[in-house]
Parts: sequence; structure tokens; C-alpha cells
Amino acid sequence: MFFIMEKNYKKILVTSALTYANGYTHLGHIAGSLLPADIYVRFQRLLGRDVLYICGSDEHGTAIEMSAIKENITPKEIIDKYHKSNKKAYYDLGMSFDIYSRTSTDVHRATSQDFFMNLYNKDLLYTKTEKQLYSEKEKRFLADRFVIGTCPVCGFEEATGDECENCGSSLTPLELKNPRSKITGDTPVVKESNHFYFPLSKYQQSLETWQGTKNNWKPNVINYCAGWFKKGLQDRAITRDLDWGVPVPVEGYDEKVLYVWFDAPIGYISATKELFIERNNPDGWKDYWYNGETKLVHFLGKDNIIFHAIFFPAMLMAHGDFVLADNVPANEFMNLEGSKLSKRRGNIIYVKDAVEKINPDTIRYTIASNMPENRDTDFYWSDLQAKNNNELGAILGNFINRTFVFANKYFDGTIPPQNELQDIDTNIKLRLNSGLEKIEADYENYKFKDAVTDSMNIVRDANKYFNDTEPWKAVKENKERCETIINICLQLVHSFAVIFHPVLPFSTEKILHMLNKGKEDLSWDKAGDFVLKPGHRLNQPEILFNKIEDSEIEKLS
Ligand code: B3M
Ligand code: ZN
Repeated sequence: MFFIMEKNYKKILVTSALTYANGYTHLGHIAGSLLPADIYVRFQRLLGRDVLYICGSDEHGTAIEMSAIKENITPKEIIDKYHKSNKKAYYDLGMSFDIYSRTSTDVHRATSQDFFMNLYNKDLLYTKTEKQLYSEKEKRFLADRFVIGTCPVCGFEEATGDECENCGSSLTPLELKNPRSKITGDTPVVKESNHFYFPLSKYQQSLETWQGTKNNWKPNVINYCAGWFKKGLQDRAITRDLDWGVPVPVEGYDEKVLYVWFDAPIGYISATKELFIERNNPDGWKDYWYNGETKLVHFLGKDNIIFHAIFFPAMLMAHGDFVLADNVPANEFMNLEGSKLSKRRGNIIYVKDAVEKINPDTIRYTIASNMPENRDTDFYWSDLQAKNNNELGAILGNFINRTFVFANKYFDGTIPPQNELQDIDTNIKLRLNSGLEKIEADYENYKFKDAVTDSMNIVRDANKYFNDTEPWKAVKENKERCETIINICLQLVHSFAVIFHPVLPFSTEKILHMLNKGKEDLSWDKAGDFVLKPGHRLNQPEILFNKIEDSEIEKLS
């Protein structure tokens, strides 16, 4: 029944975009990259595949320095505060990273500098003197987000030196009209500075050829890239005049740092190294990164496509040793109640706050079932309430609960035998198996929204099976018949624990505990095969999804 992995990949390396440790992360980050990556990874683990989930904090770049200036503390204090908080919030939401690292580590500094030197020593980089904005008042160059001004493309007045949040254009500080310092409002002067460039334009042909071999990339990703290729790729400066970052390892340039988008994706490699140092196998990371048999998958939001589908692959091609992405399943954005879920505009639900107030599985389920896979979607608190009460509670929770009530009341808390099967019994098993095949394809093809819908539809049919077989009548009229029905319902409960595990990790572990089964039963090939043995003792059931009242939702919205 299983899909063979294309190309016979032996290992899977999954990354989720590193989140800037300059503030608390919000549900938009979860919908964009963290949750789809976690669902995918958990699914692959259910299949028994060798998969790693790598993520961490992005701790360089002007965003960090800017927040430090605003909060009047050092960049180090900023990253320590937010790295710790975001990491905890992610784990509370059930993210099953193999490592959640950070880019301020020594391993990362050395790895990024080595990467840079590899390109430098091969004479792939060149330097150029460029005009830059400089604030006389602050005595600093105003790189990227240190400068704001009017977008030359759409006229948005709050565009930053790296991008326009309004139209999505990628910008350089000098392109901004009416530029001013983000910190002091000072009008900058133009001053010259010398920087290293990565010859991105030279890689356009190879990138297009490489992407041409990818027939399963999402249309949004292919379209973004096609737009960039059409415009023609430009070489990019990969160093900056900033105090905070990875120092450029070349004499005469050691006052400068690497551009954050040069060092951040290398963070995936450094984090993998750190993971294997922790595992006392310091060379183990190479089996994943140096190996053509690894399937590398980057999850991210649409604003990061260019970096993962174009810039980082070009860096990897230039370096030569590493595996390139198999897929870059980027998501669009998730908005809050119809307005953009963005820190800058104040419409925000922080992950750390959400997990304190709501069952994390309810958050995961709500986001997964409305994932912005192909277009922007909206997060509504009322939708979360409805999903929790009407689906998780009334469909899944109800099926499990009524099954356990019967098992406890009439079969002494054990699994009754399976006696002679009727058509209705074999049909629900067939239904489960065809559903499993579809869900497996959904997960494998990054269609998480479909996976959720298809999973819940099987539970709907399971409830129908329960209603149609009428075990409450059978228990009085034909106990053997009732045994069979409840046996099948318990087998279904076990299958649901497996099927829903990627989306509902906490609840499915509880279900497994209720069934008195161990982790080894959380495996995809055991779902659909009725593996529970008659006579096996069950544990006491517990409520999986508490009803969310209107008054609670009012407080949240
Ligand atoms: N930190 C941008 C972001 O958080 C950036 C991603 C880095 S991935 C290597 O949206
Ligand atoms: Zn614009």
C-alpha cells in the first residue's frame, strides 16, 4: 500500500524557516512553516523513515540589532530572551524538532565562515565599492531595516531598506525615496563602502535547469521563481557594515559581518552538526548533508521563497559538497480575522499566549484544516471554537468516548472478541483502508489540509457505523454481535490514534494510553490492520477535548 519514496531516498532532512529571535513569534509562523514541517516529519516517523527536523532561531541581521536599540538592551540580551521564549512555546505546541538551535553558536560562526572561505578561496566572490546610506548622527551605515522610506514600486511610505511589506518587492536602501533612519529619523548621506558579492547571476542557468527537473513543486513556488528568473537574477552583496553578526573572515574586512541571509540558511547545516555533536557522533551530520540519497525539504512562508529556492541553492551549488532541496513547499500567509497577521500592524496572536489558553492540539487542528497552502487564509477564533466543539469533540471525541463507555460497561474494560463479520463490518474496514491510502498520499504530497479533512471523514463514517450497528440493541439481543461491533470500534480508535498523530500529537498519545498500548503501536503500517488482541485490558478513558464556551472565545477575540 505504501508509496515508494521517489528516487529511493534513504534519509529525509526537514527544515523549518529559522525564526528571528527579535520578538515573540505568532500563529502566522506556525501556519507558514513550523506546523506543516512538524506534521510532515511526524508522518514520516510513523512510516519508520530516517528523518530529522531541524529548526532554530535566526539571531543575526538588522531585525535583532533594531530591537536591541528599541528595548535599550544588547543584541545578546534580545536573542537570549526571545530564543528561550519562542523555543518553549514551540515545544508546548508539540513541535518535534530533533534540534532547535540558534545562529549565535560557535559552531554556526565557524560553519558560516568556512562556507564563505570555501567560495572566497575558489575566487567565486568579488568585491565592489558601493554607495550606501550613512547616518552622520549615529555614525553608522544604515543597512536593510535601519532605513525606511517610500517604496519606489508602490509608493508605500513605510518600506524598509530590504523589502516593501506592502507590495513584497525586494529593495536596497538606495532605492528608497525620501530615506530616513528608522532609529533617529535622521536623513542619511551617501557614503562609499567595500563589500563582497555573490555572483548569483552566474547561477541562473543552473538554477533553472535544476528547477526544471522538479515536477512536484507547488505552483506558488514555481511562479515566484519564474518571476525572478524572468527579471534576471542580480548578484548580491553578502557582507554588511554592522556590529552584530558573523565577522567576515578576511583581513581588512573583519569590521564587517556576513549578510544575515548568507549565514541564516547555513544555520540548517550548523544545527545538524550540533545535533550530532550532542549525539556523540560528530561526523554523523555528513550522512545527511553530503549524501545524494537525502531528501532535503524546506518549509517556509512565501516571503522566504527566493532565499530557499534560489539564493541558498545557488550558494550550495557554488560550494559543491551539499545536497540540494528536493522540495520547497512554501505556504502563503494566514491572516487574523481578515487582517494581516503581522507584528508590525499589531494584529497578533503570540504562540506563547495561545498555548497557555488553548489545548495545543486544537490550535494545531484549526490551523492545519485551514492551512494557507495555495492562498492566504484567515484565522478566526470562532472557527477554532467550532473545530474544537463540533469536530474534535463531537466527532472524534464522541466516537472514542462512546466506544470506551461500552467496553467498560459491558466488557469489563477489556477488548471483546471479534466474532463472525457481517458486510457492514468488512465495509468499514475497507473504508478505513481506502481512506488511509488517500491520507498517505495527502501527507506525502504536502496536502495537509486534505489530510485533515480526509481523516475526519473516516471518523464521521465510524460514527455512522456505530449508529447503524446499534450496539445498544445488540448488547441486549445478541451479545456476540455486540462484542464484534465494539472490537471493531476499538480497532478504529487505534487507527485514529495513528492517523491523527501528525496533527494531534498530545491527544493521540492519550488515546494510546487509554488503549493501554505503547509507542510501538503508533506506526502507519499498524493502522488499518486490526492489531488489538481480544482480552487486552484498557485504561480508563479521559476527556480529550473540553468544550470551548462562547464566553471564552469572547475573551480571546
Ligand atoms: N529569519 C525570516 C523570517 O523569519 C528569516 C528566515 C531565515 S530561514 C534561513 O521570516
Ligand atoms: Zn511597495
